[in-house]
Amino acid sequence: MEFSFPLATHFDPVTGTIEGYPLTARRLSDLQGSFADEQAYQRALGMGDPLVYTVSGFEVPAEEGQLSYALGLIMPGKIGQEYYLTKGHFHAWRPAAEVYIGLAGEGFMLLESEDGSQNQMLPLRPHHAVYVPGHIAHRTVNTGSVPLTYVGVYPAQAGHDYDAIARKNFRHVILELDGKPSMIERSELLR
Ligand code: S6P
Ligand code: ZN
Repeated sequence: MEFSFPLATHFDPVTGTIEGYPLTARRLSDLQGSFADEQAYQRALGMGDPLVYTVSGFEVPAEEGQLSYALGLIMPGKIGQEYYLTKGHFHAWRPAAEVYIGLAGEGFMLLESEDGSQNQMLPLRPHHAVYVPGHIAHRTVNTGSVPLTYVGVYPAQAGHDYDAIARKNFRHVILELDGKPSMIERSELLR
């Protein structure tokens, strides 16, 4: 069998890397507009530009029927009461679904329909998987005290649409309230 990519890889669930594959790093300064508390964001940025998350992607040519996958690692931390998070995206090819599997640490996924009317907060940690249906925006947050690592498997044609989230953030936020992770409406924070 001849393919233009290897069929086997070796990954490290602790460092969040797939051996020999590119690693994208997102620092706090890359997450402008993502966190609800702008003052806390600016204060944190003033103290440095910490790494928030990395993604190591095994991406194959975007042909019908093929799958790609990526390993994500989110550092523990908060901006104000809001946990460190990924930018979040829709798939550019909206029907593309995705499966997330927790590898280490603990966190949640925030799912949201395109009109914002349907939302779910689902656990992501070892022995937990999350199915992200097509047409659903998804963001991952680390609610624990150690790095959260996970793998996401998606159609090679999925692509990322970050603009829709940049224009109109997720309707909900996952915050630490009374010492535990809770999902509340962003609009409630303004009151
Ligand atoms: C790709 C998949 C993940 C994310 C990763 C980082 O479809 O959902 O690999 O890329 O969790 O999140 P984001 O929102 O920065 O792409
Ligand atoms: Zn995705």
